[in-house]
Amino acid sequence: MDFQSWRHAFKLDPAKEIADDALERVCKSGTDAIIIGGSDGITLDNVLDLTARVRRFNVPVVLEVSELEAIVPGFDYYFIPTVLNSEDPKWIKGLHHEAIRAYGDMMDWEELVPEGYCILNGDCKAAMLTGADTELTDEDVIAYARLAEHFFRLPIFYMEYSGKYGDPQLVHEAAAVLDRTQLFYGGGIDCAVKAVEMAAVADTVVIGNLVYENLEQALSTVPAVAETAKHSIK
Ligand code: 1GP
Repeated sequence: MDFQSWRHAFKLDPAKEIADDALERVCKSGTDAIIIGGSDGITLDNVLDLTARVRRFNVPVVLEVSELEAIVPGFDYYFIPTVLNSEDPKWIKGLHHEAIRAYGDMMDWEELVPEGYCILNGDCKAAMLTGADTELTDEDVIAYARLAEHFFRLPIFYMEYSGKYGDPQLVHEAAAVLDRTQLFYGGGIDCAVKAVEMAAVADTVVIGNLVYENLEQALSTVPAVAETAKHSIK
């Protein structure tokens, strides 16, 4: 199944521990994909280790690239964030340019999927790392969504609230201005009810911390999202 039809994904952090039986349940949960990614402590070793463990199961696996030293082969897709609301060009196009300068000749462009990130929780690691301007009005966020779709023509617009539950109304408003660009929502989903609320307005919901904090609750989001239709909002 192409990433365009994914409704639910778990994001696993290579810097965090997960036991084999928990990982098996996550990978066999019926989720549409496992995204491997995190903001710090990412090393070649921990990415290789987690990748090998996830690869034993029949679920699509994505590497969300945050560290150029930790890119390994064998993924279904490589998601490449560009942080649209970063104040530092390094996170918008700088690292990307560096990587393409080094490896451009051998890149398989079909596997690379750029994600236009809009980071909305100023306290999260990603916001601090990338110098994101999170003091945004709703109009600013809508403009970033339009920038992603109409100007940069990005396949994904990612509303990233990592660690904090976001505003479903704002996600709904962003969804309403997107047509071809897929809307990802991630952040603070800690139960099936919140997963359903966001799945009703976003194309794809991403669940991260909950896997480590409450596995049963995390697993309960999978059937809940599968039963949820995205609202028709056009
Ligand atoms: C993080 O968007 C994901 O990149 C998920 O956020 O860890 O808060 O679920 P949580």
